[in-house]
Amino acid sequence: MLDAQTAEIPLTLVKSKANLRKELDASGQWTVAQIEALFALPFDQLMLKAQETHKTYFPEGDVELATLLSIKTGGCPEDCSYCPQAARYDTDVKAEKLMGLEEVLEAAKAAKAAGSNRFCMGAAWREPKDRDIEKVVAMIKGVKALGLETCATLGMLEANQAQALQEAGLDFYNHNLDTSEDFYRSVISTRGYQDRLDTISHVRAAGMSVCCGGIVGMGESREQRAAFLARLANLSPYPESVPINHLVPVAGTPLADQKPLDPLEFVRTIAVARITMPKARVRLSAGRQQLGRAVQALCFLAGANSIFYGEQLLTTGNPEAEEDRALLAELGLKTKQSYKTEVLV
Ligand code: SAM
Ligand code: DTB
Ligand code: SF4
Repeated sequence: MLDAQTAEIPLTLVKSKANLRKELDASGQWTVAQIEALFALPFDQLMLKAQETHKTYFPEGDVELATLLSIKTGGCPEDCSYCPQAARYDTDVKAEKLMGLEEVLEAAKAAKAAGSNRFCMGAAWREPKDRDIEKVVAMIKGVKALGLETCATLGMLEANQAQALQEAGLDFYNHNLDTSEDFYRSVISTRGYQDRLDTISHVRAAGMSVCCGGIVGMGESREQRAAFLARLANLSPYPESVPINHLVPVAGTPLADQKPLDPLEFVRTIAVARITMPKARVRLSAGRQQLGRAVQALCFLAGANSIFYGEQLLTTGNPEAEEDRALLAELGLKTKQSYKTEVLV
């Protein structure tokens, strides 16, 4: 695979280069061992490699701003252990009905006025019903008419539903693998890993760009983080957009007391995502409030080039927009000026 080859680790950086080369030649895909070898590099070498990759594919070093809106909050029948919107957990989230079109468009206008590139509509559904799709289609058309890039995350999709969203003008569909296949079983029981892969296939087949990533800091091992990134990087093609969320532990969920991941391990995860998916937008997603400015700065150095922008994620907080603009300005980072849908084929 071209990207695995072009992103090959320089011979000077690893001791087991012969093995790595052999693994690539044999399958053309990233192996978990190869990704673990990236994680194990001395920090400076990993960062250098990530920066070289980033500069090759994103010469301007711009940062994309994506704003989230929860169009249908709470009451979800799924059991995702991290999620405050699962009906079965006793959290502060109150279930609400699907938001009206006007309210969505007001939020999109505000996002555009604040400088956002992308507007992502999220719904706490296991899967949308066809009548839900009709309502979301109207939202997509309205948001697109404002000149924003559109994204939606509505749960599992059937092929015909993906087609309807694409015809409405949806640029991206977000559906995460969330973690490695083996760790997944200890986080979610109400839908399988293959269900997620099937939805991603439907999105691809309909001709939309894929936004797919996951959550780190849920108690997974480094090997499991590597296996998760390998699954993403080996999707053919890999996702155009890769949200890397740091778990936001929410009271009432099974992961409420999970200890945070070592911040440098989070930075390493971003760097490895950049190296293995060189043309993707790697997005610093949930958990930025807990990361702080210095760790975020390291993440940008490691190749992150997108953030969720605006004081609210879906149900949890995010840094104030003004704070983010100040951070980007202080780091001398530019924001992406216009939107262009990137499709990796
Ligand atoms: N219900 C749809 C689904 O699960 O695909 C869409 C919305 S769901 C909230 C989107 C993603 O948000 C999840 O796949 C997960 O990666 C992320 N997420 C949810 N709760 C989170 C938390 N507490 N911390 C970090 N990420 C979280
Ligand atoms: C993604 O990977 N992260 C976003 C978006 N896709 C939809 C959601 C983060 C949610 C964090 C918890 C909350 O605010 O409810
Ligand atoms: Fe439902 Fe999505 Fe939350 Fe899982 S992550 S409980 S599917 S809203």
